[in-house]
Amino acid sequence: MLMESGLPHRVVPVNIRQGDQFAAGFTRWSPNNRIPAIVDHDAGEEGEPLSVFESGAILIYLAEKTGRFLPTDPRARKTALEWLFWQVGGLGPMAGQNGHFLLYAPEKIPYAIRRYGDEVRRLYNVLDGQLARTGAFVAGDYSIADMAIFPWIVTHKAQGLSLADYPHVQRWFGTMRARPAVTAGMEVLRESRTLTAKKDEPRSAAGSAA
Ligand SMILES: N[C@@H](CCC(=O)N[C@@H](CS)C(=O)NCC(=O)O)C(=O)O
Repeated sequence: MLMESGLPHRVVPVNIRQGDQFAAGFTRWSPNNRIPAIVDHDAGEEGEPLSVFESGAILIYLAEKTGRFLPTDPRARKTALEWLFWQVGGLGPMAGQNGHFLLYAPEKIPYAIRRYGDEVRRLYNVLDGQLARTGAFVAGDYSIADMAIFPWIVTHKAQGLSLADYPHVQRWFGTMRARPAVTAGMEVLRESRTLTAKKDEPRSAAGSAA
């Protein structure tokens, strides 16, 4: 979103494998000790900088700040928010658990692998159906819903899925990847992520860092 909107920003790495998310300096901005969080030093008011945690809240905040990537028409806005929250409450947590039980759990638990695998496959099918209806993007025009969902499709191979089984998701994935801002966003901290991963295997299922 920062790349797409062209907002000037500075990336502050938080190494969650070293516990940086529990440092007092970060907890001040993100009381749930999770990445991502942002601090807006240009919040349009005198005084303290404004912090936002939770990716969905951050995306809505930035969409409202810039007036971009979230429609103002109530129906279109509702649809974009539905799919944003579909990711925040569904795809993100379920794919996170699927990756954990598939790749990182010290014990292979067939019940957990099946439960989360089935749910992630179901969610990919739901997304495929939505994209079959809407065409280019999840909620009509390109929006913060696409931005939120994309990183959890990037991890499809680690999730044990093939995009060939979800042709509309596959098409959308190609469209997303071709966006220069998306490419730029995916490159953020790539070098330090790779170095960290080499040092402290295993990586998180989401392959994420801030
Ligand atoms: N619902 C949160 C989830 C954030 C989240 O789970 N972040 C992970 C990295 S992908 C994290 O910070 N993990 C740190 C930890 O588990 O201690 C959001 O969308 O912002």
